Amino acid sequence: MPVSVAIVGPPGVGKTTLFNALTGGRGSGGVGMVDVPDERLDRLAAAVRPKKVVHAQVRIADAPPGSRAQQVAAAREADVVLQVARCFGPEPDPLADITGTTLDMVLADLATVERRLEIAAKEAQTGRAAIAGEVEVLERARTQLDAGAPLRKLELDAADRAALAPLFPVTLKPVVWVANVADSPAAGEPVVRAAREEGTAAAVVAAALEAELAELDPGEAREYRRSYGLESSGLDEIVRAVWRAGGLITFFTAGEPEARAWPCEDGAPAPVAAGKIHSDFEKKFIRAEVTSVDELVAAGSMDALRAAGKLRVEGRDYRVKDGDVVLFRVGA
Ligand SMILES: Nc1nc2c(ncn2[C@@H]2O[C@H](COP(=O)(O)OP(=O)(O)O)[C@@H](O)[C@H]2O)c(=O)[nH]1
Ligand SMILES: [Mg+2]
Repeated sequence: MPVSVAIVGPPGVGKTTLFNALTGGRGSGGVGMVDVPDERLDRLAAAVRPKKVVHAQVRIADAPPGSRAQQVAAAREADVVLQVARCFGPEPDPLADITGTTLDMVLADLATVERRLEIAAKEAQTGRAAIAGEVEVLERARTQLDAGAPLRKLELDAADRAALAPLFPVTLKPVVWVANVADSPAAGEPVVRAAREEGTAAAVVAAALEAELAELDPGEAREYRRSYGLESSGLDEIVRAVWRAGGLITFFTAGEPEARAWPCEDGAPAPVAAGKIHSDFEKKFIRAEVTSVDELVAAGSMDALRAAGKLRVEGRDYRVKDGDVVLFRVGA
């Protein structure tokens, strides 16, 4: 499954420019699929020489112009929300850009929570015991949202989250604050600093520049970026921040037909990771044979590692780690 992100923000902050930069202009209808660059996968592929190489994918949705409600709806469907702020042009106020979109999402959740509270309060009078807990969470959520703050910042236990889940609160989604700069990354500093204080993921991107660089070959593009003091590509920056915000890792599979990168939740037990490959694999999981990209590159194939007794055998409690190369053994 691709990791799905939605780009939101006020008009004119460069959302569509960012969308075009990230998709290399190949998106259509405001949606684009992007291969995640990953030098580990490149190295794996060079060593194993599979028939096919499949990158992790990100599905990017550009916000439709105009409607705030549509932006919120797009954010609701995403795994991670990119909140773009303008750090270029006349009188930039990037933190106001961020606050503005946060408030749109907060107000959308507030409306949903209040509607649900009305119904739940009535149900509570009929004495259904479970409802009391729900009302308590909803009231805490309302207080939080009333203060203009996202639910993400509220302390919620598993039961609280379960009570809120049917409302699909958009402010529970992980977010990345994207500072869109003209060229120098220094202009994004206020966003980066505020994000650090908040514990939010941030990325600095020169969207217009990146959209132009997308047409050059990678080496040339790197030269240009360096001349502006930009360390890595906009896509790399965004992917790193999305993975961090979304609590994601990447593991790999490396067979002869296919070498592939798989996004996965950090801390997922091996059967859950196996389920990314095929939904049946979660139930049919027997064991995982695990190595690292470096070991596999050195050995040349999973078979060679197995023959040398160098594949680790892990059971269902194993938590798959970033950079693991895994062969899942599954039952019939
Ligand atoms: N200088 C500069 N201009 C940009 C940048 N990103 C977008 N723009 C310009 O800002 C205007 C609005 O961009 P657009 O992507 O349409 O914004 P949207 O309304 O958020 O989708 C356009 O004229 C862009 O060329 C940037 O990084 N630097
Ligand atoms: Mg636009």
